[in-house]
Amino acid sequence: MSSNQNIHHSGFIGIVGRPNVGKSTLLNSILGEKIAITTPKPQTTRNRIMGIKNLPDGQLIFIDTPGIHEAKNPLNRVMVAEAKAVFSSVDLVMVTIEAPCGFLSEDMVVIETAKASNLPLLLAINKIDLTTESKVKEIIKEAPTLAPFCLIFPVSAITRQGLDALIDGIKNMLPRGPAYFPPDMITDRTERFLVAETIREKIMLHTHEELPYSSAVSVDTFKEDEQKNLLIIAATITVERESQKKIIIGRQGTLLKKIGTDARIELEKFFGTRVYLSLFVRVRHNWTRAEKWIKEFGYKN
Ligand SMILES: Nc1nc2c(ncn2[C@@H]2O[C@H](COP(=O)(O)OP(=O)(O)OP(=O)(O)O)[C@@H](O)[C@H]2O)c(=O)[nH]1
Ligand SMILES: [Mg+2]
Repeated sequence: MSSNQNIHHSGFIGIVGRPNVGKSTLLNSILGEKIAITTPKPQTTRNRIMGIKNLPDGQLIFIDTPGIHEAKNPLNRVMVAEAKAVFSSVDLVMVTIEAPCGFLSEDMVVIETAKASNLPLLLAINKIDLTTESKVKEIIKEAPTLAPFCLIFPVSAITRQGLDALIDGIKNMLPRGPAYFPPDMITDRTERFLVAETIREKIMLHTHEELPYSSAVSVDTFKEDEQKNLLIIAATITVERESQKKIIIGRQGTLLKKIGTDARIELEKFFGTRVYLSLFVRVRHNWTRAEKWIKEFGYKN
């Protein structure tokens, strides 16, 4: 289908897949703006996050989701439920897999769930920079035997290979219609959310074992001092046990300082101002198992 200036397409696309296939990295690359945090660890994303791609002849509204997996604790069950809720509010579903692995049984769980939605399905084969052309061809050949994918896109969120074709292909599949959101809007998430997530990303990158999965961040203060070109931010990191609090603070506060510095540098770039960031750590015993806290931290409505 050719596009011309008088035809405008708009609609919602759910990005689903097992953890760590690169859903959030793909969203950021499509937008050309980092709105979703990404780490090499699975189960990074905990919320649905809207990312809006504005084009002269289309508005593509992507919804990034937590990785669908076999959830073992209450927080993870909430994350998976959040991911699956996307099927009730989108026009298209973009199933994402990793090229080097091909279709794993964990991907098949996602594909079966996506099929059950009866929505049109697309397949994004991500991370093609990490494998051979023949492996990608093999996946493209196998895909139609697994689900009725309308379109298949081999892409790399890192090298941007295949992204223009993906954006164009999706645009042409969306119904004709006006933009839903103002053209300067790129996400539905607040600045406070982006700040909390940036800090959480640095925690996930600097910690190991259970700590990345036991941490939550809430922003207590977000104040602009325009005269000084300064943002004053205070945030609290909640962990599950006293022992974790000790680890995250580190010897003489070194780890907390590293997390704070990395987050501050990224936030200064994002907001284009100087940032004064203070971090506090507190313990809420087993918060990932308590519905009250899961709600409090915004992982469930
Ligand atoms: N080489 C390469 N790495 C990629 C690509 N896309 C994502 N990654 C890496 O894969 C890892 C996981 O990326 P994420 O975007 O956090 O994955 P996700 O699917 O959102 O993961 P969850 O939020 O945990 O479900 C990160 O280390 C990314 O840098 C790609 O196209 N090529
Ligand atoms: Mg993610």
